[in-house]
Amino acid sequence: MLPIVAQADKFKDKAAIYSDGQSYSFQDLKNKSGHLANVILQDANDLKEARVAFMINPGFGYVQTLWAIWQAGGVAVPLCITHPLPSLEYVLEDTEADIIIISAEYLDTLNPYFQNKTIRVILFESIVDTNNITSLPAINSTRKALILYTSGTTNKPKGVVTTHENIEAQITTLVSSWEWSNTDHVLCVLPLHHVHGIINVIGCAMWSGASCTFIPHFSVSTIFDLFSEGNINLFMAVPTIYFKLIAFLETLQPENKDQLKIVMQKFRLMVCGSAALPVSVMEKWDALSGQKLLERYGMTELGMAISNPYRGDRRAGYVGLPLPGVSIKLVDESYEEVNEGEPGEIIVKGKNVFLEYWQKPEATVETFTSDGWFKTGDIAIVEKGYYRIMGRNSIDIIKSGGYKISALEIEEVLRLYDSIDDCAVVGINDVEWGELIVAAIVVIPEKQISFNEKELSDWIVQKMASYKKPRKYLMVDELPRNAMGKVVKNDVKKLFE
Ligand code: MCA
Ligand code: AMP
Repeated sequence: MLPIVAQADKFKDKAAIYSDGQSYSFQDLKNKSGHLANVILQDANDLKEARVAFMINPGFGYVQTLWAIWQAGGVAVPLCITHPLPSLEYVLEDTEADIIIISAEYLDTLNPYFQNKTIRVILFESIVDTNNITSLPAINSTRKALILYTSGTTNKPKGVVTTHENIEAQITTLVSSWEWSNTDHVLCVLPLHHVHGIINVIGCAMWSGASCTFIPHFSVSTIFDLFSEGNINLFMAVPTIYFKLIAFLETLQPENKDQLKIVMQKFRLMVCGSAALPVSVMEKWDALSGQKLLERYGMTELGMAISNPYRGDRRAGYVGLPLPGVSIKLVDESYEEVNEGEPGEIIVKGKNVFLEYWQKPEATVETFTSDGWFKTGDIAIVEKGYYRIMGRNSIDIIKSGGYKISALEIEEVLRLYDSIDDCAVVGINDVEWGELIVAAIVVIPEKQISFNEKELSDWIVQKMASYKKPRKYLMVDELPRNAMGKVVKNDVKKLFE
């Protein structure tokens, strides 16, 4: 039995998940995911790493489906529930998914794809609610388990493949370092096509017998309503979410603010990550909630790698120390270790490190050093024993709202727009979003009069996730270029100052 499923036997009738106004025990999760695994398998004994995509709202059904795919021997491919058709199609095509498990509400979005492709569609609502399970395959821990898409320095996102062993390593290091236990109750407000929600929240909660409450979509007032009920004691979010929670608290009357502070002071732990936590946000949150945020550093390819201590000094502006089982080095451009106190690229080794980029052997080889260290592209320095992230070695990677976004991917889409001749996308500093996506555009002269920014904005969200859309456009006659004709992105940023 898969170790994460075996864990459920320890906690049987204890509440695992609260969603859709219902509570589900660990036994429910084990039984219903086992039954769904049988449904997925049909007459087969083992899916043998066939890719199974799923588009299910956050909640019990999501975790049931994820565990079912794993128990059937498949590779789980979670689809983002807010992505438009082209982004979903890209993932389905790239993974060559044979099966999709989908909630009825998303059928319309994907119908055009289903018209042209042979893919087995399992309607989630059609699954009979029974605990009957027939035999399930034995799954070796070195088998592929999950493909998550990440934007990089190439224009198209890459599928990051992790094995069951990788996932277990990513979960267990956090469970022990952050002292998760079956008395914990976490609130999940994060999207479930990324590591932060899947591993740090759901994975750790289910492994340790904790309860997890889901909300259908992000809402500041729902978060505080749930906090006020007094059952939740763990929370994890990106800096933008803490910024939004602070903005809401600051609008409250002093007595309401104080009430919420009393509730939040009782939390065991609040964690922040996915992007740099501004010191001002950490300090304001401390003042409003009585909680010193624990900041940690991670990546889709790694899970979490560096973390401030659960017990001990959580230093503002720093991501802490390597997690147990994760080896870290800071290196120069020749991949030689830098001297103490000098900045260098973070490279990582450990069981937590992913297996490969899906069907991209060259990209996989390129991203590892010859002796097997994963090159993160993030630059850090160690000061008084703690790691501080200084930036990235590529200006084309933007972090906005905690999402990693490729400037090149957005540029490629913008160039398809009929009025746009050329463009350059950059991220500019923004206290709420981390970086704000902006685009300098060269509009074809004869189309300048009819050019309409709102139309462009509406068009782009049909093509790509709305969190990737530029928030400001600047029409320029030409893009700033160097003597070689290459666009100088730092000069593009200056145009927006
Ligand atoms: C949305 N808006 C934005 C952005 N996104 N404005 C500027 N920049 C953005 N990036 C605007 C919308 O246009 C809209 O404005 C308004 O905000 C609300 O939009 P909506 O889509 O409803 O946003 P939201 O639901 O409020 O979402 C904000 C969010 C979300 C909750 C912060 O971005 C989020 O869930 N981020 C977390 C992502 C995450 O989990 N990353 C982890 C990956 P208008 O109404 O005017 O149009 S990284 C990871 O997994 C690694 C391993 C790690 O280290 O954790
Ligand atoms: P993703 O590929 O979406 O998993 O994003 C991983 C990237 O997020 C890392 O390579 C970092 O650039 C960034 N990141 C994650 N956590 C932090 C943090 N605490 N501080 C700064 N950057 C972070």
